[in-house]
Amino acid sequence: MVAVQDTTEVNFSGRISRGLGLAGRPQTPSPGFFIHAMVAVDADADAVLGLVDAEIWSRADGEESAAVRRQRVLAAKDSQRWLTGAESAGAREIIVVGDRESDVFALFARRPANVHLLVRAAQNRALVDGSLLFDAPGGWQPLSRQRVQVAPRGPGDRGREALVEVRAGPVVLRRPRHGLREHDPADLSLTMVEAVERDPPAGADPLCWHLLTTLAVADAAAAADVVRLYRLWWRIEQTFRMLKTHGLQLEDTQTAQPHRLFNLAALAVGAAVRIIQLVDA
Ligand SMILES: [Mn+2]
Repeated sequence: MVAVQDTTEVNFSGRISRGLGLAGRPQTPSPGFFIHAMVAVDADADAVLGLVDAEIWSRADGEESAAVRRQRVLAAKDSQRWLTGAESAGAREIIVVGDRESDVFALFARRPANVHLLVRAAQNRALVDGSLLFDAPGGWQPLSRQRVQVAPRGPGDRGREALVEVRAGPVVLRRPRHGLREHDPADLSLTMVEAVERDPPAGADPLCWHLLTTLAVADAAAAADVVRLYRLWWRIEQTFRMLKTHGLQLEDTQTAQPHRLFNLAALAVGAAVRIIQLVDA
């Protein structure tokens, strides 16, 4: 099973001011909350199978420094919970696909045995040989070229197709200095798959993905598969759009009581997934 995950912010700035807790960046807090959701996707048909897990939380209203700290602790704790959720989903093997927010050393270090990870790298991490992660593919041969659908950038954009060059190879990440438990490993052996667009259309940002995965990538076909699986991530993006501006308009709800709002949000995530399934069908 493939499960795609992401976090979104539901913002009530200007509508609700008390009792809700904070969303937004620590520097620019606003009343609201965060939703993390994991959606199961059929990798062959691109079809949304259902909601695996959803978590809803807000930062406590307080000092800025305290808020920053709490957010970090929460992020680490939640990451672990997503994996535990994946484990308890009962699938024999589950591939969890995440965007750059999921580029967390501890996620890879503490994954349950039946959980594979496929994450877009956000940080140019240090490797054990002293070199940097994003420099590694420079020494690798291109394995294939493949077409990738690029998601729309916003209203009016229909998206486009990019022709990418795919490279893959082994990388050994060095353990970061901060924020890890003593029993986390000193290094992590993973595979990186790089997909780079050499000839983007005028005015477009070239597509460039550095994908870190625990999946075995033995040949060109397996590398192409990793790129294809990462592309499934757009379905969680679509779920959040359905939840907010393009569908259920959760941010426009009139309910002002926090516990009701959280319950409503939980229902709405499930509803957004169902709507996407109906539209698909
Ligand atoms: Mn995200």
